[in-house]
Amino acid sequence: MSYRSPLLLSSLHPAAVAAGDDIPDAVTIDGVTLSRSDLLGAATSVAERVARAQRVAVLAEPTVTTVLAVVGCLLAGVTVVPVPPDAGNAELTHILSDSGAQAWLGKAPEGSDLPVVPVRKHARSWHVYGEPEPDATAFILYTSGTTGAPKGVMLSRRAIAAGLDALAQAWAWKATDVLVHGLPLFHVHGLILGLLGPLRVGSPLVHTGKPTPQAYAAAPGTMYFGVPTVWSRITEDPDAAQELAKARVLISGSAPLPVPVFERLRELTGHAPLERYGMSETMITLSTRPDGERRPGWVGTPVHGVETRLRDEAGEPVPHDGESVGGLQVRGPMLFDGYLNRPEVSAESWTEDGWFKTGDVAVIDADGFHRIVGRESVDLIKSGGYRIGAGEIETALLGHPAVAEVAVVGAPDADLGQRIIAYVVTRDGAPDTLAQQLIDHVAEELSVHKRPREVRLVDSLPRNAMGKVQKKLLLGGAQPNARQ
Ligand code: MCA
Ligand code: AMP
Repeated sequence: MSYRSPLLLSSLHPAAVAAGDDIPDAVTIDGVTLSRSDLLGAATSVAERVARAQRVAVLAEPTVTTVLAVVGCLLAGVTVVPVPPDAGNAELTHILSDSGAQAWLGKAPEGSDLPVVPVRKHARSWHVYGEPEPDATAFILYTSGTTGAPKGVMLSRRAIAAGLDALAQAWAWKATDVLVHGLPLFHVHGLILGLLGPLRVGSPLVHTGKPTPQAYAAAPGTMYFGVPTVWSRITEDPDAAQELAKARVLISGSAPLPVPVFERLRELTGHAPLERYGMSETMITLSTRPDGERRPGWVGTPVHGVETRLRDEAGEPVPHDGESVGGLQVRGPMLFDGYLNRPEVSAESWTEDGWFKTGDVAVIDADGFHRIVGRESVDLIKSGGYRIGAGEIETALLGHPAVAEVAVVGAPDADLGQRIIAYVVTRDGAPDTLAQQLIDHVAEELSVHKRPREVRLVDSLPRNAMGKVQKKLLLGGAQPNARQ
């Protein structure tokens, strides 16, 4: 089924739209609703302006400008580098230099000296572009690793088409659906599933700006996307939750959905949520189905075209018996084409026989149902559905003059899944307000969601004989010489 349609954005077929295959509400975002023909005309005008570029950065605010910028690039075959709107100095500098983005499309953050190509919402063009090559890179999505700066995941048009078609099939997603979500437009979840999905399937999208319970309750739809933090907050607002009873499906992903949230959501809405699992590198590979079993704590079976297996540390097979835990490996047509500028890291991510090592540990039962048990590394944190590398935060904190040593961990958190905690050994003369200063420092240098929620000032960090910080001890609750 991969690349079945001649167009990645099938619903924006110029001839079909010209012949009247229009809908008045293709995309609603930031209080503005665009018909399919408005969207196609305005995005084609963007395409004309940007067509000679190879790669542009888009400041991914949830606005019409972002939608037109992304769609315009996809029409013209220009690679998009989505940038978190609150990206700070270090993150921005890295993304721009690593990606080689030639310009901002739409809007630039303050202080950037790259040129800005404007997006004019009311301009229209009806030029018809040929469909770019399926192997062309549609997006470079920056995502955290355990150490170092975020890596650019290269996703081709072919992979996106295959990933979206597999999901449309798994979820029985049709043009008659209306998708509602308020997720950020710089990750697979909000951007590729949440914006390109509707444009490929032909179903309207309502983007709520922020994914608050009130905003979801106020937006009538048939499908709602959320990360577990969103669903957990919805269960705390029963009136809002009850509005979602009218939906066809509620879909959770990006992090483990706690079983009590699953159960409470079912109680309040009458819907057992669909859970699905994926990564920036693989798109969505596993899901439960609307007409199948939805087992709390489990993420279902492979979507069309995906195969999975478990391996132990020596690379030996682990039985699919519902109990044995192994490293999850996947393959399928929706996988990425490697990390930009990182051939060694890309090569290490694959087995010799062509399977992608997810870094997650899982069990698979005899029916092919999967349960994600956790991550192989404590250094990859999931907070509010965001993937955050401990190493990246440690580097940012070490850049602060008062910090001598630091260890960052993700502690369990009822709202966020994991909460970032930084254990910090300070240099002499550190001010009393240091903890808040360090939180703000990370928010300014990286982005707001990467900030530690808590900074614990300590006299020393627990280290093993080799001098390596023992993060498991920090997570186990051992408080290393906490300062009073
Ligand atoms: C507080 N704030 C600060 C500071 N302290 N700002 C700057 N510096 C500080 N020191 C303020 C901010 O201004 C902002 O205010 C607010 O704190 C943000 O609060 P926070 O608790 O951090 O977040 P939240 O607004 O409550 O967000 C929770 C959330 C969010 C909505 C669930 O985490 C979220 O959108 N998550 C989605 C992540 C996602 O889509 N991941 C997909 C990747 P104000 O709000 O007033 O501006 S995974 C993926 O793509 C794969 C393939 C998959 O499986 O899906
Ligand atoms: P990202 O690249 O930001 O999409 O993060 C991918 C990671 O999110 C995966 O490797 C998993 O650790 C985690 N993840 C995504 N979906 C789920 C899920 N449904 N259950 C558990 N973990 C998930």
